[in-house]
Amino acid sequence: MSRTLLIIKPDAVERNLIGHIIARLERAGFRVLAMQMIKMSVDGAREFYAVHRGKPFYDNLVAFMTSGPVVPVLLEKENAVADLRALVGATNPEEAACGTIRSDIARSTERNSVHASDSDENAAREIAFFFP
Ligand code: 3AN
Repeated sequence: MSRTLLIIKPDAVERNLIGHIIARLERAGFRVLAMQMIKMSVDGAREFYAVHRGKPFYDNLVAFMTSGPVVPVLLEKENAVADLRALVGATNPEEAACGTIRSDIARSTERNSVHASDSDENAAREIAFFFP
């Protein structure tokens, strides 16, 4: 078993899609180990997305992630990181495969409804960030 982190982003919380997303995760075999609803601080979002510092979308990303509540979810499954990335789909919803969460509900590359850790190393860091 391995662990990964999903974040339900403000655009999905705002559209009442928390339950829809959690149901899809459970149906795909993920176990929810912990979750919370929080409003990220600007400093927290800047730290969480530090790898993107300096990129043209960084300030907008921080503004978006602090625009409303988010729901970080700690998940467990065999092959959790890769299986969650497959379930979530590509960053740009127009490029996300049919049947993925982003293909079905995301609005744009920026407002793409969910975040999923992209490696075991980043999953460990991101899990510790929200669930120390
Ligand atoms: P993913 O969330 O698919 O792992 P990352 O880690 O490359 O994608 O990007 C983190 C977040 O930054 C994305 N979820 C998206 O909100 C935003 N982002 C990434 N690339 C772009 C871009 N080209 N234009 C606008 N926002 C972007």
